[in-house]
Amino acid sequence: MSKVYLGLGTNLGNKADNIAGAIRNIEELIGDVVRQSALYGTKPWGFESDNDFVNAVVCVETRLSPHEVLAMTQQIERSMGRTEKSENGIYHDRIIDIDILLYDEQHINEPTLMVPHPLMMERDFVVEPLSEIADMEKVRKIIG
Ligand code: PH2
Ligand code: MG
Ligand code: MG
Repeated sequence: MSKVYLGLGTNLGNKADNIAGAIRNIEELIGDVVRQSALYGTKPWGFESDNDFVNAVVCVETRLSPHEVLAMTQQIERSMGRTEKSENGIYHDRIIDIDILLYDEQHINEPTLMVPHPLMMERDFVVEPLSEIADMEKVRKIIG
């Protein structure tokens, strides 16, 4: 079993429902959600929007590989109605975004899959919920 930390974000529609729906899908397709942060209301970071976010982080025990987890998170995003993807660092409003933050202690550096998530420690909307459910000392060691 591996432990994967996923960052969840939404700034459209019923945001609490979107997070709850994402977690149900994660349970079904990725593995047991063993820790779950509170929901955090956050301002859009890195782009302009009138729509504030709700963010959360979950820890999932999974038998899937990192690439399989990525395929599932993308499938869940699509099935929940996400259309726009960020391109060239330009972000869009979204119904749901599911980002892989950490996968055990693995480091993956591919154009389509970067683990640990390269911007996670710069984003309060990740660090705050992650601090609730993970040992940040360990996280910093993994990031190096
Ligand atoms: N996600 C982004 C860019 N900016 N800002 C907040 N507050 N929450 C997010 O989840 C978020 C963001 C890229 O995915
Ligand atoms: Mg994201
Ligand atoms: Mg994403």
